[in-house]
Amino acid sequence: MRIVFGLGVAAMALASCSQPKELAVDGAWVRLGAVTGRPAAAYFTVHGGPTPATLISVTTDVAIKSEMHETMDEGGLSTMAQLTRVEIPAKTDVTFAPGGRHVMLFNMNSGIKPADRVTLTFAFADGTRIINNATVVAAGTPAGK
Ligand SMILES: [Cu+2]
Repeated sequence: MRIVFGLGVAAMALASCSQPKELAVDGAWVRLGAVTGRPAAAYFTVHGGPTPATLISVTTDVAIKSEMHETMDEGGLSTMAQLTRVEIPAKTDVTFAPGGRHVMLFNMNSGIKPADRVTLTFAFADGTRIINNATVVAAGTPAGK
């Protein structure tokens, strides 16, 4: 009995001290393309963990192809460049949001409708995989809906 009691105290002590923040993803959402057949885009925030990480892909079962992109303003013209890796510094939030970084989802399953949930898999260079659900919104829905 004394051993069990001792373990219980140790577990409580662990739970109460501030633990290092783990690498995590939240706030994921997917905006459908304006027309069926046009790519959708995924947005989210990656929270850096105790050590730096490198995001190498974001994929979903409901799209044939996905690419990380960055939107850039070039003399009033909005262009996109593909990103093959995105550095996530330790303890730093990296946001993918409209007008900036995003994940383009090509050939989305046409059965996916607003308010559906789709699963995104985030792959990191060290082999870490994070699975996160994203809420689907209609084309033209602003950030924060
Ligand atoms: Cu794009």
